[in-house]
Amino acid sequence: MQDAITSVINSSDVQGKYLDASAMEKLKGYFQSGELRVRAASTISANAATIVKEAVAKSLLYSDITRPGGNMYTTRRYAACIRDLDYYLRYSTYAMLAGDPSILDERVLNGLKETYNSLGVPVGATVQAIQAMKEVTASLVGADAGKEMGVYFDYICSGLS
Ligand SMILES: CCC1=C(C)/C(=C/C2=NC(=C\c3[nH]c(/C=C4\NC(=O)[C@H](C)[C@H]4CC)c(C)c3CCC(=O)O)/C(CCC(=O)O)=C2C)NC1=O
Repeated sequence: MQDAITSVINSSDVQGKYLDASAMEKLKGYFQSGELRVRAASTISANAATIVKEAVAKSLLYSDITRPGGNMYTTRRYAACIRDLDYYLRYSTYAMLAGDPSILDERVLNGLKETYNSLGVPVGATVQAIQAMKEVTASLVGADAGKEMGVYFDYICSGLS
């Protein structure tokens, strides 16, 4: 896993250089947004179950997916879906704190698309639910932090598509 600091340092190190102006700008932006990130992460962790529940209500509930024949039908599969959304929320929060998406590649997206395809989990509906989480999260943490979280929700969606 990388973070904003290691990724800037690694790319300078590869070139055998001190950090140049644009690397310094990147770091400055990361440090300046530090408090925003920490505050957002604590709001999200205190409201995680609500965020997932509201996102499901906005996107999946009362659709064909929760009826017989749908992929969320039966409590076992419904619970698996809720659990997956909670993974996406938790790992997006980690990535937002780190300011880097690599943790999502390593711990979430690796093999996920193949797993979903083999189990018939619909990717389109999953993306809709993640987009709904993005909206619910932004309404809770505010526009700036919401935008930052949105980067990582979108990263998962494009990794799945
Ligand atoms: C931390 C990294 C991590 C991820 C991301 C993860 C995902 C993941 N989701 C799974 C299943 C599943 N995922 C879903 C999810 C959904 N079905 C829908 O219709 C909705 C659109 C959607 C929720 C948004 C469902 C229903 C299953 C069970 C499918 C089945 O067994 O038939 C499975 C198969 C094994 C299992 O059932 O536990 C994995 C590995 N596991 C992990 O360890």
